[in-house]
Amino acid sequence: MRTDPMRNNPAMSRPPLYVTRPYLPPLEEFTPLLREIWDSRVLTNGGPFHQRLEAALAEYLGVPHVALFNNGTVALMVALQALQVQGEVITTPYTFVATPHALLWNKLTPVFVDIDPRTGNLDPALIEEAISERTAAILPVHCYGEPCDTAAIAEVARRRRLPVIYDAAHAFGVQRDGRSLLLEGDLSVLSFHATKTFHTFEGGAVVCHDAAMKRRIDDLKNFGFRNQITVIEAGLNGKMNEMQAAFGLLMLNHIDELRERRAAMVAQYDALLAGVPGIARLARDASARAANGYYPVLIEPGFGLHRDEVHRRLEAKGIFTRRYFYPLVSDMPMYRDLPSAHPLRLPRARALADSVLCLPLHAEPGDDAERVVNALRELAGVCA
Ligand code: T4K
Repeated sequence: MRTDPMRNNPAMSRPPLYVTRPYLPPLEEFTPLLREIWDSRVLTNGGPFHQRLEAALAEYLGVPHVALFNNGTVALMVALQALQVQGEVITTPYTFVATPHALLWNKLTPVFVDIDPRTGNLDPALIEEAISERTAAILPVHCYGEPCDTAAIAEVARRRRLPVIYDAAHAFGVQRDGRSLLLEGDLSVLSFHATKTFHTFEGGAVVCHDAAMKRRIDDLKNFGFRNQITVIEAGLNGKMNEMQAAFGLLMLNHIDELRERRAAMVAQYDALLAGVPGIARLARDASARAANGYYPVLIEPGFGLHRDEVHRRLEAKGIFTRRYFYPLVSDMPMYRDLPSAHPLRLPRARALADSVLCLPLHAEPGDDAERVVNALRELAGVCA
């Protein structure tokens, strides 16, 4: 976590407000679980809490198999290994760096394809023309938890015989018509980082459809051990430990309430922002049970200030918005020389990255949405 000038700044009338605030259940609810770990001395390597959390998450999310990981990035790296992907992978430039980094760590070449400007997700209509004889997979991101056009992606993938791995880091609990979004594609990858609604401090998971794949992923995240003396693959150490898994079980007791409280804050923002000119929102699938992990807005010319200036002036008021996802990953030094990273090929992703601002969103009661929108109204010169 980066430090900021507002921490310990006595001049501020209100405490700093960050893009999110991790929920922590009452400590006394965690201590009995810690006691169990202390008594058993099983600290990691697929212990009882790990097994219980995998089963509980599979049930909560409505998916057949969940393989837990120590974070979402390693889960992504292993997902790509599990499908033995080699060559080029079609993906989005509008994402967190972990998405393309997982490709580079697997010696795969990202091929960036522009987004649908309404949602921020990979535009399926552009995937086909980016497919070459080296294309080995498609790696879309459900950005901010908004579902990708999975039907269109599945159609291209089926026709071109390509596996689809969804980076679902933002899509915990998202459903459409009662069906988990995590059932789409071959594999889906979750992040349980501290900044996520459901978190285990650090953590992640791969969701898969069958037991054989789950077994393979479990081997890969444990050095490739099949048993004490047999190593079947060059695996890595991606295991979630018992303390994290126990915390995850505890979080599951609270998750529905947390999701409701976040949904309430989203509804508050929606209502309060309605009268502020120059602020737009991305499209939301009305049929989806939303993730509500982020509240992205677009600062348009009608607002009167550039997004970066809004970001800076809000910081001066102790409100720490984030420009997720600026800069585009395709502009970063390790990607920018790729032919697909050429700025002229990605105009919509660039436009979105230049105007987006994620407003603070969390599950705590209070008037934070009002505080943020009042600050925005002030900047826009709109009377409250
Ligand atoms: N794919 C996608 C699409 C992703 O967005 C991510 C992660 C991944 C893959 C990889 O998953 P993991 O390997 O992380 O499981 C944050 C998160 O670290 C990252 O998990 C997340 N996406 C990304 C979008 O955001 P930063 O560098 O912006 O976080 P940071 O430390 O600046 O935190 C933001 C604010 O949250 C802070 O200003 C204050 C608050 N905070 C944060 C932490 C860590 C707290 O109050 N307490 C805390 O402990 O990356």
